[in-house]
Parts: sequence; structure tokens; C-alpha cells
Amino acid sequence: MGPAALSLLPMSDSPIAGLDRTQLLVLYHSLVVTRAAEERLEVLHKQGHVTGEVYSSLGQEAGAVGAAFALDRRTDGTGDFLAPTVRAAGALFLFGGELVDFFRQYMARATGPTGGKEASVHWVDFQKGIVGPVSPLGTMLEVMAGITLSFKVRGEPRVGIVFYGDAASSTGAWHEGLNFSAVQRCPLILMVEANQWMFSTATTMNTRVQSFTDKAAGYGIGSESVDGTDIVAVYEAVSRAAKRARAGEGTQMVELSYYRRLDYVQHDPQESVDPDELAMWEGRDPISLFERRVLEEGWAEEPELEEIRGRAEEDCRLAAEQAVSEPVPYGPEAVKGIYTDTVTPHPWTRTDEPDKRATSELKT
Ligand SMILES: Cc1ncc(C[n+]2csc(CCOP(=O)(O)OP(=O)(O)O)c2C)c(N)n1
Ligand SMILES: [Mg+2]
Repeated sequence: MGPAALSLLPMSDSPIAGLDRTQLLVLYHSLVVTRAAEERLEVLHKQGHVTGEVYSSLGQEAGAVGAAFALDRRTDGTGDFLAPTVRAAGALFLFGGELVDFFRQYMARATGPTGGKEASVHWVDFQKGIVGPVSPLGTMLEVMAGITLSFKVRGEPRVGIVFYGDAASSTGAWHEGLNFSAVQRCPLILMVEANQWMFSTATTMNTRVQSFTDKAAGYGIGSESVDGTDIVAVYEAVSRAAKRARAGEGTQMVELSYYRRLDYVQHDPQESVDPDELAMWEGRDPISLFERRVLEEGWAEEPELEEIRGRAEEDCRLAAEQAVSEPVPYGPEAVKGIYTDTVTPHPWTRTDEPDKRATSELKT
């Protein structure tokens, strides 16, 4: 259920960033749904239902949600396009990615968008404008440069948005893709998830720039850095970037400045993190900050926010329950849609018959 369904009286007329009360509550709903979905994923992982990695966007939710909310999201294939990362689930949901599909993907269900072939957000739905990422870091900039070049060539007023981790910004693909996109003036918005970490390596070990906007300057594109914990600031920055890109000003960059509060994935012990630094960022939780603002400015009262939170958690519980009850693919089904002309087994794949003599000797 979206918050628009709540029958409550408007409490104030003065908008935040030109957003009305209903829109503010949709933003809130998107934030809490993202957190609830990722928390549910953690439970499913502990229960053994998710056998791959579990990624979390804890502390980064406002970056994904605020950015996606600034775009033209449609389900008929005519809207803006999104390439998310694993830490941009909030954007995926706003672009129409279903909760149940999110859980199906992570549990590799046959019913999921990729039929159980992979286990996170790598799925595609062109009607909704969702382009799931390929894994080599940096390459989605090139893919999205191509997609948005097609918007430009056809004279369509559409833009693309592509999310990246700060590590991805040091790959060759990122630089080549960015240069191409900048030169061709592709209507593409780069969202750099500057969360200060890549695995257990600090971003300062990966780049000399203080801000990724310095890299944008090197390619002659517009950019701004924004507090990634402030959903309203993100929404405004991406709205400006989208306006510029739609007006023919070409590729834009928005740097989301925030912190990866959890480990890279659930098994990373986070040994390199300074506890005081972490505590400081916990104090800047994007959901708490937005809640405080909405309440202080009289846009909502605590009981309605509580109702939205309760709904989000229940929706996630039900969607997860449904996905759990569904099957994984039957073996031969799992390879449907995979094309290759040469089958190259991994070097560790056994190609010879096992030595029966050795086995029987072992038994005696
Ligand atoms: C070209 C390439 N090199 C290495 C990897 C392995 N890898 C996957 S995620 C990751 C770190 C990602 O860090 P960042 O981009 O900052 O994202 P974050 O986890 O902080 O969200 C690496 C090195 C990869 N996928 N692609
Ligand atoms: Mg990072």
C-alpha cells in the first residue's frame, strides 16, 4: 500500500522542495520499505534461504530513493532508464521492481525475473526502464551511454541514471565510458555512491581526489556533490541534473557523500572501521533525519509514520514468504537462455574418469 491511501488531513501548506504531503509520504514509504526489505533479506540469509551474498544499503537509502524519485518513471517503456547497483534497491523499487521479485532473485527462484540464474539485482525490465548491472565494475556507464545516446538520436526527452560505487570510478571502463558519454552529450546522470569504502579498503587508498566532482571536471561535464543522507537535498540535486540533461546539456554527475555503515557483504568482519566514525554516521541516519524533519515541519504525525513502517514490514514479510514457497529451477531449465558456441570448463572441473584403482585401494 502506498501512503497516499492514508486518510489523514493535510497539516501544512508549505512544501519541502516543492513536494506535497503525499509525495513526502511516498518518499518516506520508499525509504522504510528499502530498509525493511534488506532486513528481511538478512533474516532469510540466516535461515539458509539465501545462499549467495546479501548486500545492504544501510545509511545509503536516501541516495537511491531521492534520485529515483526525481525521474520520470513509467511502466510502458517510454520513461527514464535506471541502472542500479546492489546498494540502490530503493531506486529499483521506485522504478517498479516488485518486492516479491527482489526476494525471488536473492533466493534464485525459478519464478524470479532471471529464472534463478543469479542472486541479486541483475535483472532487466525495459518496460519499466530497469537495466540490471553486469558485474565488472564501471562497465554500466558504457551500457547506459549507449542507451541514452539512442534517446538523444531519436530526439526523445528521456534521461538515464547509472549508479556506481566509489571503487568503480577507478576502472578503465568508467573513464572510457564517461569520456564517450561526455563527448556525445549523452543525457546520462552518474550517481557516485561515495560511501568511503570498497571491501575493506578505504577510498583514500583508491583515488587522490577529495571529491569525485574533480573527476567530472576533467571530462568537462556538470557535477555537484550532495549530502547523501539528506533525501530532500538528493532529490533536488538530481532534479537539477535531469533538467540539464533533458535540455541537451549532456552528461551530469552527482556525488552522494555518505558512509557504508555495514560490511561489504554479511561475511565481511568490518575490522578496518573506526568505531567512532561509524557512530558519527549512525547519528546521521537518513530515515531518522527525514522523519524528524517531516514531524517538526508538521507534515505528518508519529502514528501515521508508524502505520507506514508497519505496512512496509508486513509487505516485505508477505513477499518473502511467497518467494520462499516457490521452487528453484529444475536443472535443465536453469540453462535456458544461455548462449555459447564453445563450452570451456573451468580448470578445476574434472574431465577424466576418476581413477577407479586408486579409489578401490583407498577403500581397502
Ligand atoms: C572490474 C572489477 N574488478 C573487481 C571486481 C570485484 N569487486 C566487486 S565489488 C568490489 C568493490 C566495490 O566497491 P565500491 O565500488 O566502492 O562499492 P560498495 O561495495 O562500496 O558499494 C570489487 C572490487 C569487479 N566486480 N569488477
Ligand atoms: Mg564504496
